[in-house]
Amino acid sequence: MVDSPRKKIFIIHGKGRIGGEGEEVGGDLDTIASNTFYGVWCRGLYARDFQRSAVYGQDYEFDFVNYHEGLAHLSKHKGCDLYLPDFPLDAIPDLVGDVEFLAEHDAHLVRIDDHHPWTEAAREQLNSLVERGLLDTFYLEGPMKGEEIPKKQQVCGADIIHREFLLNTPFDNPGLAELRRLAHIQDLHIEFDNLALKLSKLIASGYPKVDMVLRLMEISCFEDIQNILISTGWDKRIKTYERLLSQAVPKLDENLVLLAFYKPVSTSTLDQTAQIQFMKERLGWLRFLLPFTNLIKNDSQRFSYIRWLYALRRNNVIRIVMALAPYRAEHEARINVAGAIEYVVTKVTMDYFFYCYGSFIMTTRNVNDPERWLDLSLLMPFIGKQGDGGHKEAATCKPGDNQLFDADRFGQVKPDNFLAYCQYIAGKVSEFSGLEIKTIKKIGN
Ligand SMILES: [Mn+2]
Repeated sequence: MVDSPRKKIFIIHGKGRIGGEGEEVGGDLDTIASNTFYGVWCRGLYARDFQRSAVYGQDYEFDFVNYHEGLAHLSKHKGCDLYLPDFPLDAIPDLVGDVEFLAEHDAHLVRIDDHHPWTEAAREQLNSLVERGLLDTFYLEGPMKGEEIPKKQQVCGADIIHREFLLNTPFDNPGLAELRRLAHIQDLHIEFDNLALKLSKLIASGYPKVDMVLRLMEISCFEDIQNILISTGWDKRIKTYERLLSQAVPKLDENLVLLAFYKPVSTSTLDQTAQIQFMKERLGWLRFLLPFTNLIKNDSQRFSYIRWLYALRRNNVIRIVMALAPYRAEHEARINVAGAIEYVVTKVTMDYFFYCYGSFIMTTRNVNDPERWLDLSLLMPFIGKQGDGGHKEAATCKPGDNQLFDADRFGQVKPDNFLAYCQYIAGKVSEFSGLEIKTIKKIGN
């Protein structure tokens, strides 16, 4: 009989209930699928190499790491091996310190696998951890920060874990492969899929994530994943959540602000004549108002008039909608960013959505800007602080952590100072991107 290996701890991102303690917050389909694959691999390994079932709690377990909260709390897993998938390194404030601390407690970090934008500094840190024997392997398969990978070549966390641990092994099956596909198209915003959306809603509803992973580990064929909502009763839970959510979302109307920015008139020249020409070419049907320009004698007024026309066209303006997460009573649904967007897009057209939990957290999405004027993974550290970020099209920051943040004014963002707060954020966006502010105004009721 071979000795069993060290217990394996697989890490889900977000918060979750363990042994009746804690609350379910965060997490997404990618982290759930990644951990499902780890669980399936671990079980398969025990069956193959030790001819016995892997026992949950004894041989393997899931735990949580929340963004920005570090890894130190994992030191309780003395004598265990840790696996961290789908986690942006920037979101670990002191990676090296934490990993050293874990090693002192005999908790060994085996792998880090990620697909978020990375920096050279982070890669060097990981390399040095590997050299020192504090980490076995890592994969950073996202783009380097500020760079881009074509959509077709992008991978999500679940892609990496599936490829490394299940693909071409007897542990894999078409149901798990389908789960990988769902995580992929959902996480990378490739296409809309109803089942992927429902599974994400189950997570948003606060369903226990460990239970969800343990159940998904039971998938053994394609039909299993197709029927999973019914066979588990998750469909009822999701329906209830959707009903509660639809009751809650109109509250968003109370604090919705539109920030409009002029699309840069010309990137290459400051020459006013050239700028006017640039704008004239982008007036579309508003061109018929151009003759009035001749009535204006003053140069700068003429310029203002043409720019006013220019910005009348939706195409020439970048629109960010900001919303304040409403106060939520115990029985009400938590409105996550996806739920908020689903509602707000029915009210107003936008390129970006910035969802504010007070000034504590701001979660941002590119909703409909194919030109991607804003790289959110770079904008976030500018509004919050270094370490904030995410993807180009989906990222999060903590505005209150910014060195220049006025905590007296915005320490508590409430309905009565939300507009002023939006003006502050608009200023940061403008400062970061060079985009000039056109208007900032309340919308909704
Ligand atoms: Mn992911």
